[in-house]
Amino acid sequence: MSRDAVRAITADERDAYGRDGVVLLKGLTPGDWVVRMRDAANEGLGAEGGAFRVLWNPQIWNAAFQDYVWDSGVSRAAASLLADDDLRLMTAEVWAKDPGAEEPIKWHNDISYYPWREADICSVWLALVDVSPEMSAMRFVPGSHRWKRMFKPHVPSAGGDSKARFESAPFEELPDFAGLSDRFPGLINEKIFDMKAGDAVAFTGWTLHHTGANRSPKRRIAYSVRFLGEHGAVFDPRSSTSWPAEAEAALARGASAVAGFPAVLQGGRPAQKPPLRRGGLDRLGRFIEGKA
Ligand SMILES: O=C(O)CCC(=O)C(=O)O
Repeated sequence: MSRDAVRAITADERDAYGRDGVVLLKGLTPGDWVVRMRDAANEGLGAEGGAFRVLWNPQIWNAAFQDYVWDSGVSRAAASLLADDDLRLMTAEVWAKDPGAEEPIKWHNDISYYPWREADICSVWLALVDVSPEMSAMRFVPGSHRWKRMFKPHVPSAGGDSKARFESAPFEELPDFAGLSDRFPGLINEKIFDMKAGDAVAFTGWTLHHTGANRSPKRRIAYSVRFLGEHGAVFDPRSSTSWPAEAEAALARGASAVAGFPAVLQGGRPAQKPPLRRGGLDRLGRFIEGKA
């Protein structure tokens, strides 16, 4: 499996990302990388159970995901969209919806969940299987990144004990966006993408998005990696958000909080990969240090 296998971003894709706050990146990641992560995700997820599941930060403990973040060239693709050669990894998750999973991820923008008031965040949501629209594909409100509005976070049931804390954020309630394109034809042209495994959608931290039920007979799996541009990020540790202890340590020594997030690209060159940590998952799919 070759390093830097992720293809380069085109000028048209950069323009679309700037204009719409979201862009479809066809064939971003070659099949061998995709199959390796899909196998690892299925192993972590176990048998299908008609549910919506998240594996939090699998790159901490699983080489397939860690290699993708640091070695595949995906950080260069994000750097090209963010126009920033110094990137940190904010967080990343595997998002899975088994056949019959009804629970939606309601409309939201990611910045409202994160401890930043200002930040250039680019999420690369990589399809690890083919994802048709009826299979809980991602839906977006193009241009919503320009509103720069914080909306009350919504946390699905897999969010467990952090749900109440996140949802206590004092932001405005999101308007009812059901059937957007039908109710506001020509005004809001909701974007929904038909994707093949290896395609990705990249979107900003401000772009509104949501997913619905999985009405197909197949499990939908994606790996969503959130890159943070080092420049211009304003740390805002609200009680409804989380941040690593390393961010506090960085602030205490007079550095920016971004220094507490792992570097993935520095001056356009891949940063040193952190050592894989040993551990396992709790019942919510979260990593527990040392757990067998
Ligand atoms: O995959 C999903 O169902 C939702 C993912 C999402 O909201 C995200 O990656 O920000």
